[in-house]
Amino acid sequence: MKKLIFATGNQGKLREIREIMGDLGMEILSTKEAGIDLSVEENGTTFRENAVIKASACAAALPSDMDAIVMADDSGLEVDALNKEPGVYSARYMGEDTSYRIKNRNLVERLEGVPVEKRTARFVCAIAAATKDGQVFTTEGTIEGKIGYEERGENGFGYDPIFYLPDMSRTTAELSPEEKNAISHRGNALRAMKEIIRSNLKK
Ligand code: ITT
Repeated sequence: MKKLIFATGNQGKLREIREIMGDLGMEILSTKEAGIDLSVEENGTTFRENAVIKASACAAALPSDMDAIVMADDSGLEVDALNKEPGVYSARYMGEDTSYRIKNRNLVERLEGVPVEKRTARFVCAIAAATKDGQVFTTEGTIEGKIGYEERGENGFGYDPIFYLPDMSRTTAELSPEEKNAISHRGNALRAMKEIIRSNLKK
């Protein structure tokens, strides 16, 4: 069976990826599980560029006898009132090892006094799929929301507790995994990639 290897060390992403890609009928492994130990510098300026950098570098490092597609997710939060920060630096914002409790509180503090109509934000997710022979496909998904006034919810990961969806009156951390995946940036980008894999890559 052809393997689908995800070049990510983020367990929150990996959980969602497994939930969304599970019905492809392929074995899904993280790079660590596939025995690939590679640290890739994300020096692109867009989500798409970084996803391609990660997926291509790992595809090039695949053992020659491994039949696999390597995928990578580069994603982040764009806050309009902060000039789209933290953007591609979402994981590195305030330092990679700083807890999300601190990062989330900092973002809420930076928006003090910003009225609700100007608290618009979005999650963006770019997915890249690369093969050993140099083919690369990309997709992108977004979800629009607002930065809340406090953290709410225990589900999801990262910035989910402050990402408020006015239509649902909940943050993405208050949605069940199924509810989040059905509408999220990652769900949208991965569903588009599933179609590409089904028609171009799954043999
Ligand atoms: P890999 O590069 O190993 O995949 P990473 O966490 O470093 O893991 P990114 O560079 O793509 O990944 O950074 C994405 C960050 O954006 C992530 O760490 C979260 O802080 C945030 N983010 C992305 N999607 C999110 C989501 O669905 N919910 C909450 N935060 C999210």
